[in-house]
Amino acid sequence: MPDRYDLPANFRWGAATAAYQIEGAVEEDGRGPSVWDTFCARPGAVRDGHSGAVACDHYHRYAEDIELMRGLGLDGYRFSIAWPRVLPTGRGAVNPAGLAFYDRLVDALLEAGITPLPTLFHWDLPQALEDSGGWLDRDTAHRFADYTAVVTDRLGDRVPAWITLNEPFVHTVYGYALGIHAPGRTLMFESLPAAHHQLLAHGLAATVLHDRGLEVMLANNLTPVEPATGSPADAAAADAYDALHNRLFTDPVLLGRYPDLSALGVPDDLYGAIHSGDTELIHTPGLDALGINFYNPTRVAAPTQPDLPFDLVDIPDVPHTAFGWPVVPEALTRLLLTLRDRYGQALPPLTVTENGCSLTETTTPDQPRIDFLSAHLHALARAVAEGIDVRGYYTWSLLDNFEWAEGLLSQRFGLVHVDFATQKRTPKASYAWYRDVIAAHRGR
Ligand code: IFM
Repeated sequence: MPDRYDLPANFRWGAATAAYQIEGAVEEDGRGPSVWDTFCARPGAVRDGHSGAVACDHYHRYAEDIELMRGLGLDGYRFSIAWPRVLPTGRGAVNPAGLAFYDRLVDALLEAGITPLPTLFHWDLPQALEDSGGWLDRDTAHRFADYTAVVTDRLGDRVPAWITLNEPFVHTVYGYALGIHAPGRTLMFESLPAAHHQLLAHGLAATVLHDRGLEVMLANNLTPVEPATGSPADAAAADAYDALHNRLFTDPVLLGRYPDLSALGVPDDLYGAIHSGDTELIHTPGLDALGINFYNPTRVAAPTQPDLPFDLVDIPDVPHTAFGWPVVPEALTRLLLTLRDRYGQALPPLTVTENGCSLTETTTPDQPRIDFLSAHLHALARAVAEGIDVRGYYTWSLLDNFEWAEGLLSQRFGLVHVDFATQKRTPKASYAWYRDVIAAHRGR
């Protein structure tokens, strides 16, 4: 008997990927270089010296991958559009061959009965824009709005809903604060103008999308934050981390104001980045749905070192993924209930835009992934039973893919195994399980 979950009859089932993680073909058909091409060439930046130069070769094999999606019975497919494929230098002349790829992809998805859900920015900034400051430069937000207009003029007749940004928290902190991801800057809190400029880009793009009658989403990586102990010092550290990880990227969009970051020693204007009228630009267009990328909760303790106002500590006594992330499905229920408490009427409908688990380089056994997904779907159903409006679930990921600084092999998130030497796709046990879950839900 396939697993059943108490989710709404019109609940949408999906899977997610991102351009640099699957497409490959980085030098084909006029694509310009992105920050990730540059970063991967830096010795030691990515495990085993891997890159997304070929990845899953999805650029050439998208038809085969859509057949895999059709086999799952997906309602929706979340993918990202590579800005440097469409505008090789991030601005100015459009690359017709790059746009044509997404045109073919969208048509093939629709032909398979799958609704495309594109993300406009999933971390692969055109290198030319990085060379003029990247997300530290306010102008990048305006170039993003122009890029949004180019893409939606071409695809907006067939694609109803759009995600502006993927996980601006991760891109800011890993890319600009800690240097673990491209573009590899190590600015610590002085990276926060990059957060503001991404949010501004979101707001400007949201206006472009709404002007065209399209729906706007934002995919935030959210984590319930728990203090390590009941001590006031741990509680204060947890609040500070919650403001940085969760509220910084959601409050301006839903409430039109930034959270208080003074406990982090960050000035109110984010080092001069926030100009008068910016929070209105971010907030006023509104959000039609909030995308939630959920992987794990975060336990926080008072700092033991002087350079950060918190320590992130492990959650012991629970399973951990290959990444070492704690598996705590009930934290998803808690997260969704907290969002309702925090934002009330300002909270739009929700969609889980990513959720999944990395295992090591084996096709089988795949049972830990099934257990992970199943437990999270039950946790989601519990939130729905409490009255939270969750419209869909996109598992991360359809395919094993290029997991950023971890390279190609160590963190396999796919329902489908990819042999990167041969490009052979092999559906895993979780693929059959997810297919049966979707079918059972429809048959109820
Ligand atoms: O692979 C990433 C994805 O690009 C963004 N969200 C988290 C995933 C797993 O690390």
